[in-house]
Amino acid sequence: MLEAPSPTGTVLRVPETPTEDAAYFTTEEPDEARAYYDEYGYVVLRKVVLPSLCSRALEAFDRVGRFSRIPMLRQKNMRYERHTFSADGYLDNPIFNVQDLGSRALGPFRNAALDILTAPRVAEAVAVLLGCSRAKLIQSMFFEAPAGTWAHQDSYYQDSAAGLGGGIAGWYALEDIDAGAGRFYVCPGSHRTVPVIRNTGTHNFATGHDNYRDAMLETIRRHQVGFTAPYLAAGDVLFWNSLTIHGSLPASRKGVSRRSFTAHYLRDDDAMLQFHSRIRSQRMTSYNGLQVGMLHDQDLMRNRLVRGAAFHFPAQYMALRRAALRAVLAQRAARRALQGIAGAGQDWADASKSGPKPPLNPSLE
Ligand SMILES: O=C(O)CCC(=O)C(=O)O
Repeated sequence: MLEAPSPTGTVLRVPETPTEDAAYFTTEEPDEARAYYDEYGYVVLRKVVLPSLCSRALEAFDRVGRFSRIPMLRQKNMRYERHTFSADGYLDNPIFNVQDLGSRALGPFRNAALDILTAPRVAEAVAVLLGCSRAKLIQSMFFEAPAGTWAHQDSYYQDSAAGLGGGIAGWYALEDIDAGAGRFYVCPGSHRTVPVIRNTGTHNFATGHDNYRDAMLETIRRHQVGFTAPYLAAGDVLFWNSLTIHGSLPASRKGVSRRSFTAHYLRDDDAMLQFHSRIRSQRMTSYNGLQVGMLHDQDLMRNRLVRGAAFHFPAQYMALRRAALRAVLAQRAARRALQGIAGAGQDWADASKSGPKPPLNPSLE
């Protein structure tokens, strides 16, 4: 076991080998996996992705992605940037929404990624965990260097319009992940025991993101939730609920990577609730029979124009984005105040075609 500091400063024991961790489940044990997921808010499924698909994605990245100078949308700051690399030579700022990469230059990597994220075994596992017949993919990321992602609930950024906690995500190990490479962690049970921190007021995404990050750490301490950072071999997938607190550790060793995808899913008939504020409609495409959301599809000229503007004038682009976001959040807050609705649980209901369902975990804060 590697001992690493958790985000709240406690000692987190990170398994170095499969034998140091629980066996968890395979796709042959759907009922057991579902029961575990419901109880703990996450579950690991072993050997979901074929090794050949993992190596094909990595080879495709090395061939068409690694030396590309095309600006790509990034996970850490939501900017269009060219690649930068860590001192160890690994891609530093993860790629956001791999499915949006343009097919002309980056198609082999994008398709290799989608072959994993929409594979029939994956689609089946996601549907079992979501308790539906079919899921859809709404977001993805590609990681290489340790990221040290802050502790959060995905719900703050996006969740299900049908009810908070209706989203699920998967962390796909494309190689055996070293314990010192910034292991992904979850807080078991936090989807049930910890309140949803709302994307509103002093915690709103546009102006209060740092407050949100601090509030999350404070919440973890107050509710005394623990951390676990499961061992993940190439082909293993860790699924977690949109209310489960999670993040990743900073690197504690040099020269190790954590090559992986993450992907976020909803039920096929659901809609994406963004920032606890608005229904974000997405143009959908079908891949392997699964619906895939294309928010910034780089095969479309208008999105390439936005990318060009965002890349060449980043300050102006970010200022515009922030202003637009502030306007959306203010509009929702005003509507809430007008309607006298306590909490944000209802404010997207009018936009939801299928009609509101009660949140799975109503806000406690
Ligand atoms: O692996 C990471 O660093 C973070 C991934 C994550 O938080 C996500 O995809 O929502």
